[in-house]
Amino acid sequence: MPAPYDSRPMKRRRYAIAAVVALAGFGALLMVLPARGAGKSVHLVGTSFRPASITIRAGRAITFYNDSTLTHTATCPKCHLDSGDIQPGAFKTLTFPRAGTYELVCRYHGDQGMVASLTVTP
Ligand SMILES: [Cu+2]
Repeated sequence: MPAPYDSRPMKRRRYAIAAVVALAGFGALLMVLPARGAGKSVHLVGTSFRPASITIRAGRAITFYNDSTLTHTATCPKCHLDSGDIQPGAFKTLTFPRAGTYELVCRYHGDQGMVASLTVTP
């Protein structure tokens, strides 16, 4: 038989504190993760999209960062979305509401191969 007052209550309190700390940490993680998972980044480098193959869930956004010295656009003719001009050093975000397979193109450099394939999953 254990003594009437063994160390269990103390251990229980420690577990309770650890659980609270763990839950708080988990909560903080949950607040951060959706923001990170919500969108993707695509860089406009020279006359190319990087990466040139992008998969995203419907309703999520892609932010296009123009890391080049040229003005570009991120245009999805089939989904009727167009970023408009993205100046060097600037960025624009597009949200893709519908699942499908699309081509992204730069209106200025598409004929120079500035295209990317976009898969929007349901
Ligand atoms: Cu371009």
